[in-house]
Amino acid sequence: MRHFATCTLCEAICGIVVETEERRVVSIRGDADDPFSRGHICPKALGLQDVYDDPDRLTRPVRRDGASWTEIGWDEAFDEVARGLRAVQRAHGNDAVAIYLGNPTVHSLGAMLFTPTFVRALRTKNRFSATSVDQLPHHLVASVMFGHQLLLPIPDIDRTQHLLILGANPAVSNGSLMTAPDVVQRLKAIRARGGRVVVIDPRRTETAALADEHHFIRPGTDALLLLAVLHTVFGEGLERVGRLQPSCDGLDEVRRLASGFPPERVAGACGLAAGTIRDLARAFASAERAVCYGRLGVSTQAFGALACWLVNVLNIVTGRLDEPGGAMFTRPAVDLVGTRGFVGPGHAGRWKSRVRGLPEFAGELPVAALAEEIDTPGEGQVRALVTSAGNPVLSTPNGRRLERALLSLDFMVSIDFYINETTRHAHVILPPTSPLERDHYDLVFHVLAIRNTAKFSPAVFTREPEARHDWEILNALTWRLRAPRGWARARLEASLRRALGPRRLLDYAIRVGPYGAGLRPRGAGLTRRRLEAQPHGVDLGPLEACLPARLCTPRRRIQLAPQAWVRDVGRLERLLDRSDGDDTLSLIGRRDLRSNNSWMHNSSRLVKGPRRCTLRMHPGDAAARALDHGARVRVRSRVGVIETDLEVTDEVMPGAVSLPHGWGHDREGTRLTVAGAHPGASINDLTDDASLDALSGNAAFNGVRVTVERAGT
Ligand SMILES: Nc1nc2c(c(=O)[nH]1)N[C@H]1C(S)=C(S)[C@@H](COP(=O)(O)OP(=O)(O)OC[C@H]3O[C@@H](n4cnc5c(=O)[nH]c(N)nc54)[C@H](O)[C@@H]3O)O[C@H]1N2
Ligand SMILES: Nc1nc2c(c(=O)[nH]1)N[C@H]1C(S)=C(S)[C@@H](COP(=O)(O)OP(=O)(O)OC[C@H]3O[C@@H](n4cnc5c(=O)[nH]c(N)nc54)[C@H](O)[C@@H]3O)O[C@H]1N2
Ligand code: SF4
Ligand SMILES: [Mo]
Repeated sequence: MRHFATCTLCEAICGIVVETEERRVVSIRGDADDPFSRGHICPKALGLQDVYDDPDRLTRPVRRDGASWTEIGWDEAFDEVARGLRAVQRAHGNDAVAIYLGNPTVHSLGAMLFTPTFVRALRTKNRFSATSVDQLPHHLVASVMFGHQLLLPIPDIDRTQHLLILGANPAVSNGSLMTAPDVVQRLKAIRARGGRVVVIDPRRTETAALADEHHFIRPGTDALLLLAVLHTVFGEGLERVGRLQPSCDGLDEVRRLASGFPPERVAGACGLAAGTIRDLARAFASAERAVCYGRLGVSTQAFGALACWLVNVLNIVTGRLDEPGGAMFTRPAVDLVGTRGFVGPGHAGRWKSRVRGLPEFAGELPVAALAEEIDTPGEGQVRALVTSAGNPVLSTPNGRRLERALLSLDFMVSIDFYINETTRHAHVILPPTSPLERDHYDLVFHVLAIRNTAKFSPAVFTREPEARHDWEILNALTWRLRAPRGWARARLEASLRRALGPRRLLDYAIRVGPYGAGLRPRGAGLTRRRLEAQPHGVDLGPLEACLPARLCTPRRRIQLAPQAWVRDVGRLERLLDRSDGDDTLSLIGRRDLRSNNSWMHNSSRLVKGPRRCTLRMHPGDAAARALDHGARVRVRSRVGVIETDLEVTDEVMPGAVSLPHGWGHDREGTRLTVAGAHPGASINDLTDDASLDALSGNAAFNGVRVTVERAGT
């Protein structure tokens, strides 16, 4: 059988063709007829088969007894989980149960539709997710400037003539907050039509190799660079807000702020010459169509919210927002922004974390606070944890502390199909079906795409009778969490939700969306069924200007100079006096095409080849430490120490070292046969749960101070 499906591993949503025989995958290749991905896939798509076939993958619930696991029935498992969580809440209050939602949540239709009700049923303020080790500053800035956390400006790379990239490596990551399948060809096309690609990154990346220009920047100093670029723009009269000027508040305030940051003042701190900064500004401002795009490298650092804000400010003051070839908003078939009741606009500071007093955003606390909420005794201490589609021991800062904290929990449940570094601590694991076994429509990544497209892919394999989808698991737990008194009603609601299922809920969302057929049975326009009839997906056209109408702020205004941001510039200024006059280096992250966060390392096809978890260091820094290429090194930070192999290369700037995340599979008690044979070390044994972006609470992964020496000395 031939199935047209969608790869759900990263944000690129590539169309795939899956050939099957009975319940076996024969092959996976790119779908040349997918109008968006045009046949492109990367090596990870084959990993979908490996996950499906993986003998280590759980298909039935398991209960832990000390170090051993026993399969149990679904109802028994659900009852036990509900009992465990309710017992903790009865004894210690609702907030004693915490929840962590990992990244694959947003890649699953079922999880996206059924997680919110489940989380509400927990009635806890201790909600965490991978957002705060990733893109939280982007959402916070969007909510403050444009009025909705999902009003994220997307770089219109298919039409731009000048792409300025800060802290993103789409040639490897395949694009983030920029769904752009086949992104390498799209980047090459910019240059082919006479445009320019400029990359600012402490490492000369795979994306830099495709660019016209690359400049090193000292980790964590992007906000300074952007202020100096703005200084040049304003100082040389290159500003041109254009059509949106009447909708903008705070332009003078931004001009005043930038006037304090001439390029000469920031050059030393950033590691870029003042002349280079001026040239960057002039080239950007004078290009016919230009867009500045900043991603993980600028959001996971100590000034993440400032940097994300300034990227938007630069686009706005040079007239690039909401213009073709600039930074635009999408009009997706399921409009999470415009449809009430889906995703809220994003509130901040309604409550604070117990120990450090960190503010919530959009109902979640920064995950860097999770370990301390578990290991700090006192009223309101977290004593039970739910993890769903996450591996925070490897993916959040100071993973060792979290790992120790997990040992002390009264109860833990994980919704996951692997016994990994995190879930091995659970008392019960509830495994959902794997990606090829479920229907897919991308609720999230169509919202973040460089073109408006829509696609529904039915499951390649129907689920085995004894397996459960993630949404079925979430739904079954939801009603059981109610106190026995509310059960009858909760059960009724749950069976209603079950009867609807993701397909009908999706149909409703498409029908009420911007291209939808409405609620009449025969209305013209999109429905789920009509999408299914076009298995390669439909193209709904390029991004279109939509401001100020689409703004969600009061009176539809753009807030250019939010007060908290203006104040935070004071903290940034202190960077200018910092000197690293010691032997420490600045640690940054790295991604690899054949690796996907922490969870695809159990595929032999993906982990084969050269070792990927290596520390990369500039030759000058290596020589100063008498270290050779290939040496075994010990890397130490305030919170921990790891050992790894050294690669000496001038692709990394002097003073910085680069290490990928998601490794560290040598922990005991996991069931990851292949990953265990390629363990690597976890960068998050070094990253610091005390180092956050002060404004957003996002983890500051980039710029961690470390020392490096030969192992065994
Ligand atoms: N192959 C693969 N693809 C993936 C993933 C994966 O694990 N593997 N993960 C997916 C996920 S969850 C995400 S969020 C996206 C992320 O996608 P991207 O945002 O493209 O993330 P990275 O590839 O980590 O690129 C971040 C870049 O920032 C640079 N950097 C570090 N510190 C700084 C700094 O202070 N300033 C500047 N200017 N640059 C800095 C790093 O050197 C790196 O090149 O990728 C997704 N795609
Ligand atoms: N130092 C450093 N740390 C980082 C980063 C970095 O660049 N540097 N990147 C950060 C980023 S961008 C992210 S997004 C996070 C990711 O952080 P996490 O989301 O915590 O980690 P993942 O490695 O994505 O783990 C996903 C888990 O979900 C399971 N899983 C996969 N598919 C499904 C599914 O359909 N349903 C369920 N229930 N489970 C599933 C997998 O088995 C795995 O256990 O890591 C962050 N951590
Ligand atoms: S780029 Fe690779 S991992 Fe991402 S969606 Fe496409 S095939 Fe899947
Ligand atoms: Mo991410």
